[in-house]
Amino acid sequence: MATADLEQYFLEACEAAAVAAAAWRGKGDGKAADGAAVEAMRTVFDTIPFDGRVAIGEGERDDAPMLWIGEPLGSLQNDSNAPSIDIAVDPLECTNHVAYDLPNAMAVLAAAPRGNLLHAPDCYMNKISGPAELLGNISLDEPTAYNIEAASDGLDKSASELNVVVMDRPRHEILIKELRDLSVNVVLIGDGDVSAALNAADPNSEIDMLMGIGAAPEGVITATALRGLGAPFEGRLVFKNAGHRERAEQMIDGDIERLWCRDDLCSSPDAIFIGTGVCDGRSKGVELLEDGRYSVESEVIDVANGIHKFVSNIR
Ligand code: VTB
Repeated sequence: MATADLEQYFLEACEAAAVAAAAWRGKGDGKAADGAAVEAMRTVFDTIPFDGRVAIGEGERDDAPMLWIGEPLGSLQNDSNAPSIDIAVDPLECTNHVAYDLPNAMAVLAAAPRGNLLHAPDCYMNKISGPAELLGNISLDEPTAYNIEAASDGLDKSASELNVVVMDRPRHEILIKELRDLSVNVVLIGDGDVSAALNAADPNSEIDMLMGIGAAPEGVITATALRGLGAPFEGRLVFKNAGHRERAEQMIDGDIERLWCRDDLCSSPDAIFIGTGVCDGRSKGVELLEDGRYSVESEVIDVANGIHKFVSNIR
């Protein structure tokens, strides 16, 4: 059985999370929105006929009552005949934007056969991504100036025509200065680097690259999506504290500071990405219809079959 055969279930999980989170749009309470998304997604996961596991997600067993890293999922746990699948998940990516009713919040997950998504703690990750034309030409191992020159050459644009998304954080002060010194247009975002990376990979968007440090689970999810789009992505774990470093040492075999290429983060082509809009963004946000039901839209990237589609549903 291929991972994509479970697409309908994963779609259902993301749609349920998106609808639950959408009820909290503009209420100023990101935590409540996140909790509602987690609970709705968890309820659907319980019904999925697979032997699932959270490879990477929002937290550890003790601080996240549901969807903790390593948590077994599905209705066929430990059944040797069941598909054994790993999930990288964020039931509510870009949580703050739900609280303030701003764009780009979504319910996201990636799925692949067991052992093929990076199993790591919920630490930070330095990331770089761009469109397919830059595959093999940009890297976290290279200085900013090198990557910008590679992007200029690959996209046939001057540096001043390049739009590079960076999250607006003090930790990016040097990166932002380097980019501005190179005359690059820095698009600062408050939150939401999954949609930023998807935009960077999308030839129809004005965004050319994403650079900078966001969360690791979203890095694994993004790597899966970009694998399906043939676009470049690299990540390197960044540890917020000694606890995360220790936990990474327990979970990862080898150098925890290594560079992870896209296909190291999602190491099977038998993978799928789903992102359902909560607020408008890559997909339309959840809309309440007159009959009390909701319209939802999701972006689906089926890596194995090379399918990239937007799916609308009423629920
Ligand atoms: C969030 C979130 C991003 O990274 O900001 C997070 O909005 C971590 O950064 O979309 P901070 O702790 O500085 O907020 C992302 O989740 C995704 O990587």
